[in-house]
Amino acid sequence: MLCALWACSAFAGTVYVSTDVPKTILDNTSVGSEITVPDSFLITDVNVTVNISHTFDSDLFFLVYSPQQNIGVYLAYLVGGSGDNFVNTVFDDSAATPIESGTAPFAGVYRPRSNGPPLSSFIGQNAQGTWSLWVADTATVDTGTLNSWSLEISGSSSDVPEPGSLVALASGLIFLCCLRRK
Ligand SMILES: [Ca+2]
Ligand SMILES: [Ca+2]
Repeated sequence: MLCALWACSAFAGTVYVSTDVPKTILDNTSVGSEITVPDSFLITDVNVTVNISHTFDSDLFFLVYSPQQNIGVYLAYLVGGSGDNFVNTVFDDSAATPIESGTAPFAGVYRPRSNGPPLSSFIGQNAQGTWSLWVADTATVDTGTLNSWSLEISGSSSDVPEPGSLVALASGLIFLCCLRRK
């Protein structure tokens, strides 16, 4: 890529889409899906779009992890009552409406679960690596499908920190060193 220095922060809302879907959501189980982000850059914003078919939305909670895996951001937690589905539901810290104030099928833009860390928790991390979405069903009778999800990540190519896998490896090595000293 050829660009002026100031124009090289090229990750303005880059979209990464799940490829290991659909995933069946059974009663009282959780299911995970992963998105691998190949690009190494400093995260400045993350939005998440989710598509779930389910016949009783408030059976569900779902959360997203960055490659660092140190913070799980709850997107929705038992919302929507007996309503069906999440259709192109976008989670964005900048949205006017919290997910708790929405109604099924949540076809719009919402802030993630109010009682929990925001998506801005990921700001300052490296985007590169394996992101995961976990969907948990907490009640009997109604089941569903995680149809797809995607990440929209904005970022900067300057001051890029180590990728999550290396951070995890480093903390693992430090842990081993401490063990050996005892
Ligand atoms: Ca945002
Ligand atoms: Ca269920």
